[in-house]
Amino acid sequence: MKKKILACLLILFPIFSLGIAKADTVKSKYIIASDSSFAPFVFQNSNNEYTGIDMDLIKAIAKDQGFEIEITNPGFDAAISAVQAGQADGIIAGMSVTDARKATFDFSDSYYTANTILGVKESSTIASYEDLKDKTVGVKNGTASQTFLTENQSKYGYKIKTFSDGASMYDSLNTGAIDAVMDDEPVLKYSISQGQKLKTPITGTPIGETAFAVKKGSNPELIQMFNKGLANLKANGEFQKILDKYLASGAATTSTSTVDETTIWGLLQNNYKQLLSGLGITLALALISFAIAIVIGIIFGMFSVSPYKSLRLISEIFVDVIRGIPLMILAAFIFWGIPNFIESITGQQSPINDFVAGTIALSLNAAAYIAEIVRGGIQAVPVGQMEASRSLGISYGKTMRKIILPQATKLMLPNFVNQFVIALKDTTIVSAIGLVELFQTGKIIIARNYQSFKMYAILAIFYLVIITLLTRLAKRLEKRIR
Ligand code: ASN
Repeated sequence: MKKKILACLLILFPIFSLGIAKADTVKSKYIIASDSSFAPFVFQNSNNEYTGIDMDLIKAIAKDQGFEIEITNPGFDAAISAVQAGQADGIIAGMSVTDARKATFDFSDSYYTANTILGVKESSTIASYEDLKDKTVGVKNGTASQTFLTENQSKYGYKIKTFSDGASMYDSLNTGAIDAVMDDEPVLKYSISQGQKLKTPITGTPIGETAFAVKKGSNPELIQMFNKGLANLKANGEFQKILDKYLASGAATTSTSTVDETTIWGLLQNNYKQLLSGLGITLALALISFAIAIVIGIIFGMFSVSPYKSLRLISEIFVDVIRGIPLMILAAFIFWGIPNFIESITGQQSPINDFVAGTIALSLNAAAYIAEIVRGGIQAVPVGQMEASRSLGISYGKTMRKIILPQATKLMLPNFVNQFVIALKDTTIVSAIGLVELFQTGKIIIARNYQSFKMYAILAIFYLVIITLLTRLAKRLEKRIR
């Protein structure tokens, strides 16, 4: 009897689960990475929310299948790295299914078919691939369009310039820094429909199907849920509704707001919340990392003047290694490299939060310079003082604390202030890992409204004001300490 019931259950279960077309979630929440500006698939509207076919689709599928998602929009290149490093569980970013990618990604069923196509300014005379000889073509790093350009480069003799995001690529085309761009056809056509003065002189080349992807071998249930959800949405007409919302004539635009974003005032009015939150992240990054850097820097600085050779050596290695690695590489290494390495050894995804990774990179970087400031400060105090004090029988530690450090600190203070300003500016560099601090916030806004001149001017003023205020404050503190 028991066996019969079990057999019945075993037979019924798959039928039942097929009937409601739901797969089982494994994680309580899935992190989905996407592009930052790839309209109509993903873009920010003027309410600063990410919308587009991909955003609506993944949300609808998550709802249909009953799983939780958190979406991040670091840009295509960074989104790919995030999935490979286990920072994100899946990527939806108008991503083309290519044979090369199949080696490292598992793809869902396709939900779109796209071509890659050349875009030039309306006034351009480029009319064929042959016309591209010695010209510069822009493309986003890591995209199928990039593969196409690289494969055909020797045939047509153009130069390729890669960009990390669509916004800077289109900006460069508009300003004439590059002669053409290669991008997905729906994306270029969409931007033209939104009033961009561009044209597509050559017909597009198929780059395949567009699909959702996970890292090969991981989160198989996510692909299952995506496929089931997509099938359900296709069956109930919701998928078509999403496509129509963005692709039909008179479809949702990047700018739905009534505020005119062509003026500085309009830009501020519409984006101040987002800019302030970006500023908050920038300040938090700078302050926290600088506080940590001071502690590490002082320790290594003291090591560097220690009577013990081993400590001096440790300090020297630390300073040389960190100073010798560009900050951007350090951040990328911590954010993408290390989790990828740990996963390859343990088989466990071990993502690190982008803010934490950025803070660690900034702390280490500033610590190396602070260690040098500390060394310089201590060495600037005449050696005679140490010798005199030691000959009076006062210990090394006490001489340091009571005689050398008070004088050295005064010498170091202006350099500390300087280093803090540098640390604050360096936060812009760690935006490369997709951290949405002030600079990245500005870039995202520009991706939507193409107001690069005014927006970068606003950003410059933001930094200028903040840095001036903070240096004034630091100078006051410095005076007080003196
Ligand atoms: N279609 C592009 C690719 O798969 C994706 C993108 O640029 N967001 O390469």
